Amino acid sequence: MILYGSSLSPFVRKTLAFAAEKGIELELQPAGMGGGPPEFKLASPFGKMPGFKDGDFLLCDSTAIITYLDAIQPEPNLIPTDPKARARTIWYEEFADTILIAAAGTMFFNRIVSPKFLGKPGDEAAAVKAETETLPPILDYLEQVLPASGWLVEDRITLADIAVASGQILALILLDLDNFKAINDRYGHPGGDKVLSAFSDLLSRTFLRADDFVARYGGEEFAVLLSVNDAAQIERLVEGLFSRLRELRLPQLDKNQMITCSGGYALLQSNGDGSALVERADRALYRAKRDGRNRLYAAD
Ligand SMILES: N[C@@H](CCC(=O)N[C@@H](CS)C(=O)NCC(=O)O)C(=O)O
Repeated sequence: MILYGSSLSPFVRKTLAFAAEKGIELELQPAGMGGGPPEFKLASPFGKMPGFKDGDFLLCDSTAIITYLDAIQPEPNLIPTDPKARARTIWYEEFADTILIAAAGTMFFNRIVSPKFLGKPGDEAAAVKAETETLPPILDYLEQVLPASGWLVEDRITLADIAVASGQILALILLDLDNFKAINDRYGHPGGDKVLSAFSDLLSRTFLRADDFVARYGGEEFAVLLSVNDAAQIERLVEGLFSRLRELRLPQLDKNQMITCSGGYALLQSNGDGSALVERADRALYRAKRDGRNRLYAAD
């Protein structure tokens, strides 16, 4: 079976994740934004991704494709059979498709798709409005309805969680303390250790959400894996980290000792390749170091 589209699209991600949970293999073929093979245009008459092909059966629309996949392979069950749970699952999918993705998509389109893929400047005012006015009550609603189990319906994974999670995009940030060797040389290892522990404390105060994953990646290098709506969200979080770092004073160090860090980040690309994510974030970090440190760069 072939899925046409790009995993930059939340509707494509939802369909891929649903199929993966079912153990159904889908081959992703690039399509959308005016491009793609002739079959894609036949499958999706209005050019929207995803399109789908199973033998000579062509279809479009993530919900329609998911309905088909669910019918040909009912297990594992991802759309509950209990009437109320089933209806709530469909509501959350609808909420994700039409409310969450509409707001997050405005940011993503204007800040990433338009400038990077269409070569046109995005509408930053529309992105800011979506980010500051439209999205917050939507995310508040999600916080309110999310049960303690962390699953939206029946305390287990269903289409509801897959649809809502697909509205976001996975990102990796690599952060590396600047001139750490000089700090160690000057204050000895106990001083260096204090800096490392103060920095990891700042990281946990910056990346607060339950599914933000922060880890020490190497000597003085840290990795943060998180889901975001767009790159601006990362830039804002890291700017917050930089400003806390500027204010950090440690009794073990001289009063004027500045501690800075450099960062590189990458958003998961359309081919969904996780190892490329590390390489791309690492290259961005390398450029940030090379260009003078104390800055955050995005991967190309
Ligand atoms: N309801 C559709 C929405 C599909 C959709 O809007 N896809 C967007 C990408 S996120 C698209 O292809 N837009 C390009 C266009 O409208 O030309 C679904 O669930 O698949």
